[in-house]
Amino acid sequence: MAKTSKRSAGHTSTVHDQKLTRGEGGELHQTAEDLGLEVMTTAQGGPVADDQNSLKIGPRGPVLMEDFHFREKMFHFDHERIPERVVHARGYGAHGFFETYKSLSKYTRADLFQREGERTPAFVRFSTVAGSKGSFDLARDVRGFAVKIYTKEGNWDLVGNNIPVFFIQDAIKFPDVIHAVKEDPDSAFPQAQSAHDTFWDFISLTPESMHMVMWQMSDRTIPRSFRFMEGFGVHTFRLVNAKNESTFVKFHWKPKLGLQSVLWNEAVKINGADPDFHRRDLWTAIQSGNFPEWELQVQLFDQAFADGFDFDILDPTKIIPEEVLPPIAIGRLVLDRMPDNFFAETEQVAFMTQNVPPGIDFSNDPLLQGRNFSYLDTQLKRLGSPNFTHLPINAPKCPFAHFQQDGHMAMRNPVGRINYQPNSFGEGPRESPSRGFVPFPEAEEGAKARFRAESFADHYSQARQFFISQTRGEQHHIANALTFELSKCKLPVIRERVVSHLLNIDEGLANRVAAALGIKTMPEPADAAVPTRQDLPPSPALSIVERGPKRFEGRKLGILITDGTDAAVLKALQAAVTKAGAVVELIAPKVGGATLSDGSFVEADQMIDGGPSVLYDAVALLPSEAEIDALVQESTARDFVADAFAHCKFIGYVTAAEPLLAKAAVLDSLDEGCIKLDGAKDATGFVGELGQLRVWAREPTVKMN
Ligand code: HDD
Repeated sequence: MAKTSKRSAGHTSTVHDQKLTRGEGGELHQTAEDLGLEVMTTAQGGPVADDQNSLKIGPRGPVLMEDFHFREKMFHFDHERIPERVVHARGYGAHGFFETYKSLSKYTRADLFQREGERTPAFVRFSTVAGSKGSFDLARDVRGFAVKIYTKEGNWDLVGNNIPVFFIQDAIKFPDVIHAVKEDPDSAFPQAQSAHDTFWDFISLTPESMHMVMWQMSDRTIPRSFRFMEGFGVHTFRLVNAKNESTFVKFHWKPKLGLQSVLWNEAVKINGADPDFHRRDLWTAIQSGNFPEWELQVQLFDQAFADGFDFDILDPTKIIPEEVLPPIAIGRLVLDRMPDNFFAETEQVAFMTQNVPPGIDFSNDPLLQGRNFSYLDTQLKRLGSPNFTHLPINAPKCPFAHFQQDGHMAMRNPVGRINYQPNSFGEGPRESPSRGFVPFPEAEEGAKARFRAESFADHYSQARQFFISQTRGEQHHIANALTFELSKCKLPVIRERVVSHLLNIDEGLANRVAAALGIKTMPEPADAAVPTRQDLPPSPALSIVERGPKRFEGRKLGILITDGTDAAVLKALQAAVTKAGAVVELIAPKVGGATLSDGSFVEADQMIDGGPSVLYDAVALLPSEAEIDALVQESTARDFVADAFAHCKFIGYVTAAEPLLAKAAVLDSLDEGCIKLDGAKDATGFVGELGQLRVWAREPTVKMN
């Protein structure tokens, strides 16, 4: 006979412990505590007596339709998911603020730029483009950098990427480039990869993408952290001042901690070791009070500059090099609070390029114009109602008043009788020509046709400029990335077509990729719409390594310890790293921790199997003599060292670690990046070196991508 188990009593008390929601911004609220509730209720507010067992006739009998609690609970669960974003599905967001450095009223009437030191609330969502919501963080992919600033005159959304150019010039090609990069429609793979035939087929038939492809194949698309990457508004926008004078502007976010990327071989391994690497990094930094920060810099220019510039400022496949037009800093963005609820905020946030406050305006960039349609349209599909602006994360934080009403899930409707304008009752909001958004009155004329401007036709000059602006190591990474990606293309004709474009960018690069792919006969250079490529000077601002931060701040040192580890060395290292504004993680054979040489006990953050060196910016090996033999037997310990060396990381080590270095085939190759820690005194010097981030001189010897 079946036993009747009743497991209900006592479970509702856990409601007390759960902070269901919270938030300074007054967004979500209502924990069970706030409501003074002790008892679980249905969504209708009815107290629940038993949440463990459905309603049945007899202990082994059928379940009854009458069980409204079961049905409501199941109904809601069945409908928990909403469509993921058609692009940028995987993302992670945080709250913060934008602070204006000084008044920009000379250029713009935008309220947020008027007063020095004023802080305006902001929400940022970082993302990858191609992968699904559950894909891994370190795909080789462009990163989204979408910023919503809740200004006093409406939300401003700067929906950018970590690359300042785009694949296509006209929004009408967006569905094509996205179809091509996403998984194939028949097989539904590959996931979160551009390394497949359809992507490179489309790209090689679309030469305007060549500049972006150079960025995409560079280390920019495998950033070490969201905190270490730039963001770009991409398009040329306008700033418009109170006198209705317009200045063109390009927006750039510059990370305070400097730029840093991982190596491809690291990225592949990180995706296995910690698919949430970027999320965890942002979460941990903000939760521990290390608030990431970016400076907003702008390139400002007038029509005369635009007319004299080599390229069309409306073409989103072109940059204005910083050496040609130096950006100026106008404010900073600080992220200081994680959302209380991922779905409510990060998933439901709706960014739209058309969200601009008075004083910021669009240019005629055809990609931007098309985006201004797409973003509103997509929110209806994703969020299911035109009332998505009623969601706290999307609602303006300034007063707002209009006559929009009803629709699915309306949470805020106008009160009273008057819901139209004009009305003779003197009620309701009125438009204001002086305060409201007035488009810049640019005069337009021309024939109606499907044009592509001739001034958009040079697809190779800036692609070459990007390539020659990289260090030798970075160029090597681009060649390797192209080789890897094209090696995944099954059709030789696609590989060859890409190489034919590379010939127009840099012959050395083309030859290298062709040789690595085993292409026997070099193709002819691709036909170019503009026959002669301009030889532009290198722009050092385009290299990550050239402008490295030279600081270890914000980074992570992984220290491998065992029982008997020298306590003095460990403590000195921890102190020096903390002083440098970085963090330490301890990796031990057992996650429970280790007893140090002085008898003290430390907990470990990771077990060796779960904490490979790819998770760290640098490592230190502090095993004890007593434990080294056991450690050497661990293949993961050997990989820890071999990978750290191959990934050009700084390695600090004590003498007792030498057998492990030998086992990893590193002992005979020690270089200036492998630093002996003879005692606590050496800790500061070692940590000082870590500011270089990597030992690039080692790279040619390890032959690792
Ligand atoms: Fe887009 C999302 C950035 C071109 C259509 N885009 C989206 C997101 C970012 C960008 C960061 C994620 C926003 C979030 O976190 O919710 N997109 C860009 C940049 C582009 C660009 C920098 C070129 C300069 N996008 C672009 C074009 C179109 C779209 C040309 C269509 C004409 N993008 C969308 C979209 C998405 C989107 C389909 C999907 C989810 C969403 O909007 O809210 O509307």
